[in-house]
Amino acid sequence: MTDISAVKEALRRQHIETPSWAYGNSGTRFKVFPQPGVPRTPQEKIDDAAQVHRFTGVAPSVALHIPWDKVDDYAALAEYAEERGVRIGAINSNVFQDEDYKLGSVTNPDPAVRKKALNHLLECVDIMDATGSRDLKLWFSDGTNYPGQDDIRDRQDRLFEALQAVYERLGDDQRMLLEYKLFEPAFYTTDVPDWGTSYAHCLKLGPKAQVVVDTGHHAPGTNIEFIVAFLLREGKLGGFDFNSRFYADDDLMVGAADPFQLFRIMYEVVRGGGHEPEANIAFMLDQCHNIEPKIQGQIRSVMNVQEATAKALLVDAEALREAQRSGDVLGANAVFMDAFNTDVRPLLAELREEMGLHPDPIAAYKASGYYERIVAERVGGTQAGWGA
Ligand code: AOS
Ligand code: ZN
Ligand code: ZN
Repeated sequence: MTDISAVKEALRRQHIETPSWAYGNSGTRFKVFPQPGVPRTPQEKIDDAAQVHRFTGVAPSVALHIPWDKVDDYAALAEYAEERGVRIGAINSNVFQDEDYKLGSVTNPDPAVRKKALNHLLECVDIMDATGSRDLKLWFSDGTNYPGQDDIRDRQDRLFEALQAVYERLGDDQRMLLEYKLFEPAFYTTDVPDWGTSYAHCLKLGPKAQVVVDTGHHAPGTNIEFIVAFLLREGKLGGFDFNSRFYADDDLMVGAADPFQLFRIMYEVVRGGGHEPEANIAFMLDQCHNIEPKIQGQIRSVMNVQEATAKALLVDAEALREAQRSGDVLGANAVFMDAFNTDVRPLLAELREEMGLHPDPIAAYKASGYYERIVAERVGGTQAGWGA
């Protein structure tokens, strides 16, 4: 039997980080549909993130993207966040939007471009020092479009050289999370295409380098929970960029496309103890809201992660182990499915009430009048990323 108070305690301790770029206007390469009331400044993005925390109670940090969230004084920005009840989370670097990066950033054949990219990454660590952030999240768009375009092996050497320089610059309490992505924007080779490449580099770098799993970055049909189980077991899972996808890197709300997959992933997290704060797994969202309201989209996403986690925590571990050990294939599967099929919404509503929150975060947010206020106050909101 599962101990419900232990489940609640674990849910109370699990923190989910929202990304600053989810609050601004974003879309596809075909059209960005602007929405009223979107933030005009990094401070306003923090204000919105604080609302997500206010109504869910489990989203106390917001990730920044540099230079999209460029300010003169990052320590002051961190203070601003604290005053609003949240803190600055991961610093996301950006070595993909400048003209110079057409043929790559840290893997570019031109040493001058590589130097520029590396300087940006090092600047991100300076920012971490100022904000007190623990994690530097590295995603490289680097790759090639045509066979023969550049030397695959040389590009790995250049990548490692840059990673090592960044690694050496990290403080004792800082770490780097290396994200992989199968393809896009490069269509033939990508320099960090999969978890194996990321893992191998992180292993060589040392304990402060870990892999981040963006759930939208795999080939269709990939068993993501296996990757999670493996990395966690090896102490190399640094965190998640949660989102969901139907086709490629869709960046839709996590848990929207395939709640069962999210449950399977969270089961492996729980199985490996990754839900405990001491495991230092960063549960981050990486989403772009194109047609849905931004703040509500983030609240819903946080709730979706919580629901999947609650179900994972409800798996009757003893019964499952017994069925597994006795070779009871269907019995084991039934234990697993029982947890997935449990309606955990009443449990989460109860937990929120115990935390002094409204049991229905979306309804509470809607009733708060915050949206109407930002629509009236904010004129000329910015685009989340490209073109900002
Ligand atoms: C890009 O596909 C990656 O998912 C990045 O983690 C992230 O979306 C980017 O840094 C924000 O644009
Ligand atoms: Zn990502
Ligand atoms: Zn992505």
